Amino acid sequence: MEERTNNPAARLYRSMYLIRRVEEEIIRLYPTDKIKSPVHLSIGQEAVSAAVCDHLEPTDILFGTYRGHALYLAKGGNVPRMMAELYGKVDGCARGKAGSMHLVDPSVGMMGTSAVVATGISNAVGAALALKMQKSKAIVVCFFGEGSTDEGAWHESMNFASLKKLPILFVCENNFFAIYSHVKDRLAGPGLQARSEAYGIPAEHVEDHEPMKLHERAGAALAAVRRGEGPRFIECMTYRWRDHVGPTEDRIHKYRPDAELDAKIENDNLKIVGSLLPDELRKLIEAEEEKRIADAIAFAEASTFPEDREIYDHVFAN
Ligand SMILES: Cc1ncc(C[n+]2csc(CCOP(=O)(O)OP(=O)(O)O)c2C)c(N)n1
Repeated sequence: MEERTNNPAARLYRSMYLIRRVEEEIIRLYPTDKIKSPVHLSIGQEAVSAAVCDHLEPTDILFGTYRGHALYLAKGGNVPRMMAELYGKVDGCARGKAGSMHLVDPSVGMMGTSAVVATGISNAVGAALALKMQKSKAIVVCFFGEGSTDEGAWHESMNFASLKKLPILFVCENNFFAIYSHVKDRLAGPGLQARSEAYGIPAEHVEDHEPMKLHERAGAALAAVRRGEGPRFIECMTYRWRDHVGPTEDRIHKYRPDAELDAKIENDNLKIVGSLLPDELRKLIEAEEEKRIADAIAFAEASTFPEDREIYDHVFAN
C-alpha cells in the first residue's frame, strides 16, 4: 500500500475509518444480541489511537481500558479475530473469553485492557520496567481516560515511571466525562500537564480537531521515549459521541448540552483527515476497509462457541 510509507494522513484516515466503521457495525449488530459483552465505543475519539499507534512497531506493547476497540484496531489488530471475540466465539483473539471489555491479544502487543479504572496503568509500568531490565528496544504505551488520573494508581505509576526512567508513553484521552461526571467537578489545580510535570515527566496537551498535530506531537514524544529519555505524558482532548457504555446516544440523560455534542459531530476528525486526501485515494481506502469489515463479520458469524470444557482453561498458568 503506497500510503503506508509516505502519507501519514492516508494512514491515519485508513485507521480512523476502520475504527469508525467497525464500531458503526457494532451499533448495527448489537440489538441482535450476537455481541455478548458490554461495549464502550470510541466513536469521536478515533484520532487519538490512530495518531499514536501509527508510530508503533509490532513489538511495542499497549495497555488500555474497556474502551479498547480503537487501540486494538490502530495497533494492527486482527479484525476478524476481534469481531469473533466480541461474539464470544472460539476464533476470537482470546478464544471468546475476554469479549469487548477485556480485549487482549499478545500476538499484536495488546497486552491488556481492564474494566477497573486505572488498573492497567500499573501493569503498563511493570511491563516497561521489565523491558528496561531486558534491555529491549520495545516501548510501552498506556492509554487511559482522564477519570483514571483521579485514582491513586495513576499517581503511584507516574512517580515510579519517572524515578526509574522507564520507556513508557502515558496517553490520556480527555473526553471531559467519567461516565456522566464532568472533569471540572473532579480535577483541582492547574491541570494534568502540570501534574505530570510535577512528577518530572515532560508533558503536553493537544486540543481536539488537530489530528495531524497530534500525530506529530505523539511521534516526537515516542521518539524521546525510544531514545531512553524516560517517560512522557500527552493529554489528548477528545469527545465521546455515544453513551459511556452501550451502542446508543445518551442525550436523554442531559448531562451535556446537545449543542456541545452537535458541534463535535459537525467538526468530525475523520472528515478533517479525509479532506487532506485526493477523493480517489479516500474512496479506495474506504472500499478496502469495507471489504475487510464485511469479511470480519462473516468470519465471526461462521465461527463456533468454545466447548464447555474450555471454561477452566487459561485461568491459572499450567
Ligand atoms: C476502580 C473503579 N472505580 C469506578 C469504576 C466505575 N467506572 C467505570 S468507567 C468510569 C469512568 C471512567 O472515565 P474515564 O477514565 O475518563 O474513561 P472514559 O470512560 O471516559 O473512557 C467509572 C467511574 C470502575 N470501573 N473502577
